[in-house]
Amino acid sequence: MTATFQPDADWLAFHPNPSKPSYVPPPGAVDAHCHVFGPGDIFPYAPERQYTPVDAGKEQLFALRDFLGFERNVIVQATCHGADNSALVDALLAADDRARGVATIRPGVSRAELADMHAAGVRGIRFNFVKRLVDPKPDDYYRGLTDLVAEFGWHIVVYFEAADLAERWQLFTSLPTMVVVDHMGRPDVSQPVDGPGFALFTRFLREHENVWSKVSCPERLSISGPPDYADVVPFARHLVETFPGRVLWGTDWPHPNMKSHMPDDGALVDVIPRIAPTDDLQRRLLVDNPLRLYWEAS
Ligand code: 0GY
Repeated sequence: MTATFQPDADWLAFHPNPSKPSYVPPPGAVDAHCHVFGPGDIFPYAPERQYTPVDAGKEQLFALRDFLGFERNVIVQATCHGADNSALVDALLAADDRARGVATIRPGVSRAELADMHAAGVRGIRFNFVKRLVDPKPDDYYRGLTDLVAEFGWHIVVYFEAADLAERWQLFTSLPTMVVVDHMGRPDVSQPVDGPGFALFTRFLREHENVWSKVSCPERLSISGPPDYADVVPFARHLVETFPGRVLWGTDWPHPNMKSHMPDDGALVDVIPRIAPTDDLQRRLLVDNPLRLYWEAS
């Protein structure tokens, strides 16, 4: 049988047999950034997508969750599924209250559709500004979508490149919801932690108490590479220690668009005690913060 979708020729598939991490997450730990892809013959990839991945379904995600020692997931709608959140909702409904979701919506989405997504476990929408993934829109587009979800108490997840922060500062600093930034705003880790680029990002959090950061994706940001990702650790640790109540951690499984290497998810988990060096910081990062944002708020 021919598969409905052929993955991109240079697509790197997720690690087939990650190592068991040495680090044991605390009870209740949440992987707060991961995706499901398809399977494409059940949940077709979007016509406007910029990549076609290897299928990575909910069963595989839940098996990885258990293997790595986590209890819950926050599943983020990936751009390859556009604004059709069916695969995401299907995973949420199968997760027995152990997953929450972040959707992608477009103008014209109905209140009933939003209410259904809320019932399934969606608690936020994602605005993606990364030009190789989407065609970014003017600020008012995002303000309009923010208004649509206000009554549900959802928050906004933003994914942008470091250079976008200054350009979108007005939008990002005026959003009335909680705002969660993916992957530390993608810093240039060849620059110092206290250099001007990352200083703008830390100012964003310092001056705006509604802004959170995922301290995720060392594999995407690192120049020095696996398994230690030593150059990314100081950036993540700085955020964890400075804003301990507003940080989240996630695997980013199945690691879309990785070109340099495919990370061993077990090795990624072993980075956690280096960015959150105390039990208290680990508990806040992995349990208290994601539970507050995704399970307790509504
Ligand atoms: C990530 C990163 C990427 C992809 C997406 O939605 C997506 O397609 O987020 C990327 O290519 O950097 O967070 O998964």
